[in-house]
Amino acid sequence: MNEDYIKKFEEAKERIIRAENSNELEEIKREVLGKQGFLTQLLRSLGKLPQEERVKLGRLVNEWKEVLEKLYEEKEKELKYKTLQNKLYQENIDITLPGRKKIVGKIHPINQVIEEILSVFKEMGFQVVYGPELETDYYNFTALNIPEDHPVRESHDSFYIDKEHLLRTQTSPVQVRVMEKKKPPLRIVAPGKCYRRDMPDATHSPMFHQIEGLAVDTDITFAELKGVLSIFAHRLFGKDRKVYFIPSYFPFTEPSAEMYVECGVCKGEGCKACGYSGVLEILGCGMVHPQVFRVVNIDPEIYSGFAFGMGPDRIAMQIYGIDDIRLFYENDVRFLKQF
Ligand code: 2NL
Repeated sequence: MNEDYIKKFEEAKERIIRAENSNELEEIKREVLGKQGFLTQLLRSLGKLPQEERVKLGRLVNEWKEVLEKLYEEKEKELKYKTLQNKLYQENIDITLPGRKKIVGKIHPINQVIEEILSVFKEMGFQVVYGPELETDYYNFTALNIPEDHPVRESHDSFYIDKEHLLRTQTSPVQVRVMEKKKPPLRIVAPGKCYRRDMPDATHSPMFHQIEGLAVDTDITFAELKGVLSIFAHRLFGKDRKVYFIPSYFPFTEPSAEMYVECGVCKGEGCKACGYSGVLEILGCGMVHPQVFRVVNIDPEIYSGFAFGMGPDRIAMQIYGIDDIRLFYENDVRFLKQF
């Protein structure tokens, strides 16, 4: 027996015992027990030996083979177990860890108030309409009976894009466009963003919101205006809040009025929230001016209508008790997530 083979056998045992993973173990198996492995070669070479020696050596080589195969099987089992343990350890979930919070977005408080206002008018049969934020001076001013020399047309009050185009300063042009296209009866509300060149302060923002409404039919009266707008105020603020109409002026309505509701904080007594007046201004309104009807080819002898406009930003400030409009537009989530 060649010394070399004994050494190889010892070496093979050692390698199997020390194998660290199944890839390595498979490699060793191929080298030792495979077709090209030294044991197979040894067995093959036995044929050339004389009978007596062949039997003796054959038995020994078979013993070696058994020993190595057994070692291999044991190692294979051990490595499989180790792999499973590793996997289990890595996939271990710590159920005591706090859950991951999903941050959910919300509707902006101004848009919540707009939706609430719109839903009251929708229930009373008004349709919601939208229009462009970039307007012509015709739709924004001229069609609304605002004279060429009226101060609201001044370039330092509005954002003009060129001589003829500007960012709308109110949502009335939306209603003019509807009246041009559709014939009465009409009941519409037009919400949206408006723009004025105001220096931002606690009560002014160059971008703000407006909701305007319009009702046109053959026999609309100031009584219907008062009825619809009083119902609206009672639905939004509560039935216990008194509603007041006082005379006012707008170029596009005649007669014109402003609607106030009793202050919810002091119930009319006068407090800091209402500027010690006991009331809050909610909207401007009036009967549509005949000139506005003529411009859109609606005969003022046959039709009449009422219109109104309100600022949801201011109403939101009153509802939530916010004293600075800029808080709504700074988009600080610590502020916004409270609504
Ligand atoms: C206010 C006043 C108002 C209107 C808007 C209007 C629209 C058309 C015709 C006639 Cl198409 N009037 N809108 C009428 C009265 C008042 O808004 O103080 N808004 C904040």
